[in-house]
Amino acid sequence: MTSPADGCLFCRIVRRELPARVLFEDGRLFAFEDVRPQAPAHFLVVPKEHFASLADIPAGREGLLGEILLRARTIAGEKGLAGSGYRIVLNTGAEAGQSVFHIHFHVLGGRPLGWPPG
Ligand code: DGP
Repeated sequence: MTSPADGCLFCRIVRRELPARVLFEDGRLFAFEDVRPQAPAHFLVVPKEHFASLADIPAGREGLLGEILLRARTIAGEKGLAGSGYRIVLNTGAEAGQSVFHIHFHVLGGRPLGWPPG
């Protein structure tokens, strides 16, 4: 039987079927460098479990989202971004710029970031 996770790019990275510069892994989360960085620091934090986007996170999984945010904060700190600041971006849906349909939080920093975003 096939599942959406089978062909999912980020599921394949999580399963280490595809290479990535891995920053963190535990039982639930995975963090890795973005392959097309938009800032000097640009990494992604994802749940290992496959959800296509924020729209697919069921009620009751708030803890997972909180865990991702706090892990993003920890890694940003390890990268020396805590003082200067960083931005966490969650593109949801095609018009928002989501191109990989496995929920992922971008963490960007290391340069001034404009507002409003693109
Ligand atoms: P989004 O457009 O929000 O869905 O962001 C997808 C991000 O994923 C984009 O910044 C580029 C990154 N990305 C796409 N393919 C790969 C890959 O194979 N490896 C890594 N490390 N990042 C990827």
